[in-house]
Amino acid sequence: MPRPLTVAAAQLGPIARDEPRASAVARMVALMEKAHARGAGLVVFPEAALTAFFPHWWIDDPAELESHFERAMPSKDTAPLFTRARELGVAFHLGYSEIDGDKRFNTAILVGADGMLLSKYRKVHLPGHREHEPWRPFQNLEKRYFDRGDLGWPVVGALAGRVGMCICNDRRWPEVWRILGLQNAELVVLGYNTPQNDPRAPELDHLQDFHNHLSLQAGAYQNGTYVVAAAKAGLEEGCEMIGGSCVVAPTGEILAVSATRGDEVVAADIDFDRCAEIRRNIFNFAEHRQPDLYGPIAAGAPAPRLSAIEMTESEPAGG
Ligand code: CDT
Repeated sequence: MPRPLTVAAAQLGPIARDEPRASAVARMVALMEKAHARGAGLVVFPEAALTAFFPHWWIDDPAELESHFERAMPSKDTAPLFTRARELGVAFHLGYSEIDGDKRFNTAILVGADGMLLSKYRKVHLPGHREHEPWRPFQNLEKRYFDRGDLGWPVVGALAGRVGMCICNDRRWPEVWRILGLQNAELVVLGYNTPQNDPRAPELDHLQDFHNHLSLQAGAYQNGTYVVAAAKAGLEEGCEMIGGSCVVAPTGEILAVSATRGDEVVAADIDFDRCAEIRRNIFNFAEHRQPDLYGPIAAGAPAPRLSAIEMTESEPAGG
């Protein structure tokens, strides 16, 4: 029996560093209303959607840094999003920066159409660096500002399917997709803030959009799952970020994709039952996986990569 759902990625354009939460939330409510008008039962907002993406700046004032985090969810500022979602009967996914005791996480929640929390995830693959690197045009300080997530990669039964979560850089790692796939995720929702420019590897800048879709499409296909991915896009306080928010089918096909780098809704009709086309066939895990040979993926330290290359380049032959 078909299990249809209309899903939407609510892409956000840049959020100014001094933009109040209430303004960002008002923009998100407007996107949610648009998505609902297109029949969406689920709206996916970006990573850290309530503020400018502050890991792009060195912030040494603790109070200023903390002002980007949420201590409560919902809060006075975010309550209008929860209220409107309940009124419309729409579920949503929201990324935000969370303080929990002495820990700080890059977090996302999945909220049901009744306003109840369905699932929560804290980002594991934190990219970037810990110290100030003034040579960069912008920083990437997630490793400094956030703790590693401690909730694994949850998959819950919701919206008539099985819904999993990850956040931004996680999408580049096949281990994440397979862990979600092994839990029979039929839809993976995620947000991202991806700069167009990688200061360490500018020769890859023209491939940022390609690598985004490559990761999402491969993750979807190899695990037979739908994906909804929402960007925070555009020129945010000097850092240009890619768009490309999209809905991907379990076949790896992109069903809908954003056309701008501003606030935009991207919607598509999905049917959870179509996941079986892939997972009963080419990626039938029970029939075809060979887990007894996969141990090295999870074991200990990775093989040296750069050091081996450096050695062969710097050492004389035979030395
Ligand atoms: N927010 C986030 O995780 N951004 C990283 C930037 C990596 S540098 C190319 C990402 O994977 O998109």
